[in-house]
Amino acid sequence: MTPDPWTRDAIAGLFDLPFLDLVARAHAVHGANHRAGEVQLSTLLSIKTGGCAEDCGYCSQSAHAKSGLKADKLMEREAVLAAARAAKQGGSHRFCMGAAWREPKERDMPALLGMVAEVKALGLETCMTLGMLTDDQADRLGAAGLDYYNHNIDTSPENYGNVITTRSFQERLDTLDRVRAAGINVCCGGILGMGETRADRVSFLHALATMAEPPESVPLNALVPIRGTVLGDLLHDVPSARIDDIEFVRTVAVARIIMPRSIVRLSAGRESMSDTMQALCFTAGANSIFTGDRLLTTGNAGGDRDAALFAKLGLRPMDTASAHTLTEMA
Ligand code: SAM
Ligand code: DTB
Ligand code: SF4
Repeated sequence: MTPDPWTRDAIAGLFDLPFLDLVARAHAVHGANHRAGEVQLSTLLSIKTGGCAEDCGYCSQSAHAKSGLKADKLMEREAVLAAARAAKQGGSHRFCMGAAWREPKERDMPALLGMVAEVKALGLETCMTLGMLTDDQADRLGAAGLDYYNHNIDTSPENYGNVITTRSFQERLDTLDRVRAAGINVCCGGILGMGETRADRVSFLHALATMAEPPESVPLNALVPIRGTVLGDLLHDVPSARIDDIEFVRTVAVARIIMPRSIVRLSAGRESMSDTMQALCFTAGANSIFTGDRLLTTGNAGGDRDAALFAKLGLRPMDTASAHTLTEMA
C-alpha cells in the first residue's frame, strides 16, 4: 500500500525493509514509470566560480572556506556557448549553468537571460542554479526559456542549521515556490554523507516527496570531501564518517519509491563510486547522471568511463522528449 501523502513513519518503514526487498520494490516502481535502461544525461558548467557569501559547510566556493579557490567573474557568453556545444557533441541533453552566488544581481540578469536563450537555441534543455531568486527574476528566466532550476534543500530541516547558517531552510522553499510559479521545472535534492542520521535522511526525503508537487528532478549527491571546507576536512580526518554504500543505495531506492515519476540523479561523488556501486544505484531506480569530466569545481567520472559503464550495463541515454510523454501518460 502506498500512503498518500507519504508520512515520515512510512518512509522510515521503507528504509527498514530488507535491502533486497527494498531494491526490488524500487526497481519495479522505476519500471512502471520510466523506460527500462534509460539514463538522462546532464552536463554542468560553473559560469561564476568562488567567492560566495554563503557558508555552506560542504562547498569549496564559499568565501568562508579555506579551499584556496580563487573567485572568478561571470563567464562570457561565448565561452559558455562553446562549453554547451561541446556538451551536446558529447551526447548530453541538458546543460546546467551554476553560479556561486547567494542570489543573482540585477546587473547580471541580461547576460544570464541571453545564455538561457542561446543554449536553448542549440537544442539543449537549459538548467541554472544561481541561488535565491525574486518572483521577477524567476519569471524572466522562465520567459527566456529556462527549463529547470536547481535549488537544493540539501538535508533535513532538522540538520540544516548544522550545515548552513547564512540562509534558512524556509528561504530555500520560498525560492522553489517562485520557480514553480514561473512555470520552470524544479530540480531539488541534497547531499548524503554530511554526518546526518537515518532520521535526517527520512526527513529530507519526506520534505521533497510532500512538496505540493515533488521535484521533477532529484539530485542525490554524495559529499565530495574538499579540503578547507568544514565538512570536507571532517571526512578527511574521520574517514569512517563517510556514508555507507548500502545506506546510500537505500536512500536512492526510497527516493525512487516515494517520487515515482521524478528523475533521480546520481550526482556528485560518482567519481569515487565503483562500477558495482553505480550499477546498484541504477538498479535501485537512479536514472540520471552528470556527464563530462568536471562538475563545478571537482572532477567527474567522465566520458570514457561512463561509455564503458553504459556498455557493460546495457544502459542508454534517455530521449527526454519521449520520456516526458511516457510519464504524462502514466
Ligand atoms: N549557489 C547556488 C546554490 O547553492 O543554490 C548554486 C550552486 S551550489 C554549488 C549547488 C549544489 O551543489 C549545492 O546545493 C550542493 O547540494 C551541491 N554541492 C556543492 N558542493 C558539494 C560537495 N562538495 N559535495 C556534494 N555536493 C555538493
Ligand atoms: C547538484 O545537486 N549537484 C551539482 C548541481 N546540483 C549544481 C553540483 C555538484 C557540485 C560538486 C562539488 C563541486 O564540483 O564543486
Ligand atoms: Fe555558495 Fe551555493 Fe556554495 Fe552555498 S553551495 S557556498 S550558496 S555556491
